[in-house]
Amino acid sequence: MNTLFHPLMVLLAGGVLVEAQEFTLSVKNMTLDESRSCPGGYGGYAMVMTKVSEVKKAPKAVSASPLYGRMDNAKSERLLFFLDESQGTGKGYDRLVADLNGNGDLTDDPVFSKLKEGPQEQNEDYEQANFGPVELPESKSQGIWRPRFYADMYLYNKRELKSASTEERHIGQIRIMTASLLETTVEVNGIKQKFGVVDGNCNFSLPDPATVTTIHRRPNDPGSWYLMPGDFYVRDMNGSGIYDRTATESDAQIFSSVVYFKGKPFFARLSQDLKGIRFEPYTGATGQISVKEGVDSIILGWQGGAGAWDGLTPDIIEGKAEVPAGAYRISSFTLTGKKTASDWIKTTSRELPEKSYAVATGKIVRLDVGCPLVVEVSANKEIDNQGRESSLMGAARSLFGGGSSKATILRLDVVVLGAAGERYSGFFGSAGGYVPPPRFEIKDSTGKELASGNFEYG
Ligand SMILES: [Ca+2]
Ligand SMILES: [Ca+2]
Ligand SMILES: [Ca+2]
Repeated sequence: MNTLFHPLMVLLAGGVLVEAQEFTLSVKNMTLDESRSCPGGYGGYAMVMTKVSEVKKAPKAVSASPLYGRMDNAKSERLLFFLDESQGTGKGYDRLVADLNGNGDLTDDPVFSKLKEGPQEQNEDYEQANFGPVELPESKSQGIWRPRFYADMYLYNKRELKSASTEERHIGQIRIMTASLLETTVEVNGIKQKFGVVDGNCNFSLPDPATVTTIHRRPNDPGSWYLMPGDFYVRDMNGSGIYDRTATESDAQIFSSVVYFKGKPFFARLSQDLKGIRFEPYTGATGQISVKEGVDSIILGWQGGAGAWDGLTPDIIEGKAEVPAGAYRISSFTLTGKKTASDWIKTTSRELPEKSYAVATGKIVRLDVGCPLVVEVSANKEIDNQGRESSLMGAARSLFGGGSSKATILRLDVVVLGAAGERYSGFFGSAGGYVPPPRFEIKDSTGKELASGNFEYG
């Protein structure tokens, strides 16, 4: 391993010596497969349109329907794309140009051909193809790291191409995924581990901390507080040699100033030139959080002195974790219900009441989320005077004369709520995959079944 080990000694106020350690990072380029499966590498998105006004000049297209893309990221960087069908109209988009020099002219940039690897599909309505790796110019380098990415094109609105309208139309998206990461092997507090930093949001900038946002998940949802991840650490937790990502476990951790090794918090600092990462035992005041049985993989927002929020992924050991003293909010967590060690169901809550927990020095604060869970079913009669079909209402509405111009619709809703009022959605089982959505039956007062069906979501 190309790891440099620099034990540095830091003298604390009490005269105690603690060890800070620095590890040398190197750039690792990823294959398309590695990029697509990289935990924490969720990417950035470009809209694909029939026209993008910022494109000043484009190559002469073979296709009668060339497409254009535009990605704007939070750092107010813009990247323009051009897509063409080199074999002719309707033969499939197999050429990608990215305006890497940012001049709005797509005739002076490299052309990428569709990759043979990765998911691909092509029919009248839908098309998917992957391109890359696309390397940004040297001028976009940050220290030792020069951003590169793969482009995953998916056109889900191709029927719009047949429209005669000359207006700009939305045809699909290009997801750009980081194609490199910074990597080292760390050895801290008895843990030896492959450790990386990944440009998860693929905005060609490292590192981006999480930012506070409000997420609205359904119509009329007042929204819930959430830490939107920026970039990620990746950690080979199980020593498998790869960064794993499954439906319920991930080797990615939200980028933070505090990282845990065997239950202990460490300050983490990435050098500006991205050549190294340094860990130093957390020497500020700490307290503890405790959680109910089954609560794990918790992501906490820690409100720092300046009021900014940092995303912490504490190591929970026997229901407790040491955390810096301060104000906290829960951003998300996983709840595991076990029948036996190998028979379990997991669910994640990302919808929590706006509640803060103050952790004082040396004190334990109990986080009240988790069991008991309550299943709340509500039923509302609605009059739909247009007689419109709706997949959500479909099952129940046939009962009350669906198809007539004035139908009565019974809208059923089921929510799973936890002890602090947190909401759960999506249940995964040890047997693999989603637990199917719950069934319902509607009976009259004599017990005769009037209707039955499944709720639409798990
Ligand atoms: Ca250009
Ligand atoms: Ca980034
Ligand atoms: Ca692993």
